[in-house]
Amino acid sequence: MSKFTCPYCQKKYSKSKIPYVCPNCGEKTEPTFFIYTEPIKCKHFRKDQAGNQTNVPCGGTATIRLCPYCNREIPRDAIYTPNLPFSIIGVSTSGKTNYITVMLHELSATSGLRLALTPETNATRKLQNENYEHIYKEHTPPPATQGAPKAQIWKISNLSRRVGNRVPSYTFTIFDGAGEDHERIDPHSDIYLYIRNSKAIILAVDPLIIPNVRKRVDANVRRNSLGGSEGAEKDASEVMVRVIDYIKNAIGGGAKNNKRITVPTAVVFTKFDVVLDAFRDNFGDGAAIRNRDLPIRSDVTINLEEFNNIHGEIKQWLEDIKEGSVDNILYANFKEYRYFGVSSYGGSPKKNGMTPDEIKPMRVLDPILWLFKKANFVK
Ligand SMILES: Nc1nc2c(ncn2[C@@H]2O[C@H](COP(=O)(O)OP(=O)(O)OP(=O)(O)O)[C@@H](O)[C@H]2O)c(=O)[nH]1
Ligand SMILES: [Mg+2]
Ligand SMILES: [Zn+2]
Ligand SMILES: [Zn+2]
Repeated sequence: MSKFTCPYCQKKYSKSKIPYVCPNCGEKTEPTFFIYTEPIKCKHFRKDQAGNQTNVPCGGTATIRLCPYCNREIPRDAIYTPNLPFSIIGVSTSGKTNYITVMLHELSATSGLRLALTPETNATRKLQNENYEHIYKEHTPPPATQGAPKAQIWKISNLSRRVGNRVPSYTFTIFDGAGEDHERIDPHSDIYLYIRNSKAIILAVDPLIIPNVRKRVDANVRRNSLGGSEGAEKDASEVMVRVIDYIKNAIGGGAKNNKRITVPTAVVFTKFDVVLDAFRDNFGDGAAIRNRDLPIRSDVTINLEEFNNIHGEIKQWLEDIKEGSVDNILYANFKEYRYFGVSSYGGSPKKNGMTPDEIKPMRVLDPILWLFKKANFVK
């Protein structure tokens, strides 16, 4: 029987270890045979009013699956579909939550991709709905992420790769942490183990920390794109080194380890609407990054050439704004990385940080599609 990885605590164990709980009586029933003999009948007996066992069977079905280690409820689909864990990492207010919300929405709403996305847990559905309402309907940005990071658990199916009745599907999980947690991370925390298990990393970088970008951007636009604060000027290389140390500590080997990280990493510059407005000389009308078409060909395969072009444009731009050393740092630390530029809103927030009237996401699917291709989920 194959091993199962808990989408919450990341422990690996045999599926036969998963206890099934009956919602009627709250008792656990271990599957005696194979897990595939679901539904599992509750093996307990009813209690009388005084709390004594009777010989009347409970009659319930043990439908709740619990992780034997962390005791959290495992969604049914997670047991039958392989796990595809992705991490998003970046300092506070770099735009992670907005990006995830908009990207997941686009991923399910873009029919040309032939991907089906459904939440596996109520908590996932609720979080996505709440953040979606904030951004698209109320036009207020989602609140800063607080507390222990939560795994969002989705089932994702690739309809274009159906074989007979079988549609390749994964349990796609994504962890959105609070930025400032990066500095003081507990090595036993879920997020640490989660990063260690991740098959892909999204490294979110806010271009508005870069001195030569800040100089060119109107002060109001800047404030509105930093959740109302002035933000601090930072050396992009320094921020990169800190985030990479954090990833290396989590992945193992520690920050001093000079082996390159082998997990494919999308280096995503967020809030790119601001950069496109301020750097017309770098990103002219013909620039690949301004193209609004989906990066897929007519046979629903990924157009990697488009990603190569965008990578080249951003790399050149980094050199032009005197941040070329960022690329050396990434090259020294990642076996496979690529630059992306995205805008979750398609424009900068208005007064009081309200999101634009019309949300026009720009190139938000690129990083995820590239990583899906690296994971062999799409062609
Ligand atoms: N111009 C512009 N600003 C954006 C965009 N996306 C996010 N922002 C701004 O960035 C702020 C922070 O975004 P979040 O998504 O909350 O950032 P975060 O990385 O999740 O922050 P923490 O949860 O604190 O770690 C928002 O309040 C907006 O002001 C965008 O696409 N364009
Ligand atoms: Mg957040
Ligand atoms: Zn668990
Ligand atoms: Zn029962």
